[in-house]
Amino acid sequence: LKDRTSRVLGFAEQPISLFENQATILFATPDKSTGLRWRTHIKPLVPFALLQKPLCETLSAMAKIATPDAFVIALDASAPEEGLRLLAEIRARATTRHCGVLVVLENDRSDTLIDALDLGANDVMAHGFDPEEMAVRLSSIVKHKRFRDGLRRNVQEGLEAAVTDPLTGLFNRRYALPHLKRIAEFSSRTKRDFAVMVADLDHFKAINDRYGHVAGDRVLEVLSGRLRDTLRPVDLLARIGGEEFLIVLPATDRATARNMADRLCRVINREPVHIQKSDIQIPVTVSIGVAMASDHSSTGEISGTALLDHADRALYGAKSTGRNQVTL
Ligand code: GH3
Ligand code: MG
Ligand code: MG
Ligand code: MG
Repeated sequence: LKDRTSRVLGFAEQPISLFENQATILFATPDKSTGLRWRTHIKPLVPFALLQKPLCETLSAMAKIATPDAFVIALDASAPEEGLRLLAEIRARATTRHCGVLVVLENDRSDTLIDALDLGANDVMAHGFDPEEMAVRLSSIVKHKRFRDGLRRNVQEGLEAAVTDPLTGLFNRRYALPHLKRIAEFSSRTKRDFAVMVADLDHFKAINDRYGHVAGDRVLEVLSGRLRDTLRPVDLLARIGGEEFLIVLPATDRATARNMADRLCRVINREPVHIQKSDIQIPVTVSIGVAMASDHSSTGEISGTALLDHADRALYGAKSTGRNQVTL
């Protein structure tokens, strides 16, 4: 496959015989090092691979190999419905949704052409396969796709940054409070108890004063990791203040919550935080206040913020009676 200046864009492993099958698919991924050259995910040594298999097999193969920057060329054959169905599937699946798709039609079929564009083809060749035309259209798809991918990445990164605490990588307050609200609503509906905890490091100001802010930051990072590793994937962990963490355990009873809070206390003070640069060991403890939804919802409903308030009061109890402990 060459472009107008006879630059080679890609190679087929075997002669591309179009329109013999119901639907034929070529996979291609642009090779970053050479720009417009193409490589395939199926056989790394062969820039194009030709798949001539039944549609369902092809689709499951696609799901496995397709990366978001893969390109698919769906070649419509004697039965355009097959090609269009394939296109619809490509656009419906998360793994292939953002592929660049060029549909090649056997001959002048304006009805199929419109359907293909409507289903999300990036471009259509309406007059059959012509290598030079394909090369030009592919180049243009690649260019536009790179631009769109860049935009999408920026949006994703922006959204992520807005809800993430940069020091610890945990969720921040902006994410945590609406999430807590959703868990509270879900729990009222499903009548499942859940737990809200506030964990606050003990005498953290003294750690900063004694070892410096940089060491203090490192302590926050390390302890955040310990908390995350101890909690279950469904539990929410967020940094909602300087040295203060919100933990929400959905669908959890009192005994389990108490157990988890005790474990969190232990993983924090089990071993001191080692600061590599200055080779010092900083012992840290944490106090945790826990509030169970069932203790505060005689009417069956409780707001997330009210529970957070109760957890805060419990935390105050843990602090004033000696720290390094859980109050439930
Ligand atoms: P208590 O046991 O009562 O919680 O005492 P404490 O010293 O932990 O509480 P206090 O609220 O008096 O101090 C919290 C300290 O946390 C003050 C602040 O310097 C420190 N801190 C807050 N955010 C950060 C941060 O991002 N990095 C560092 N290094 N320190 C922080
Ligand atoms: Mg404090
Ligand atoms: Mg503190
Ligand atoms: Mg605090």
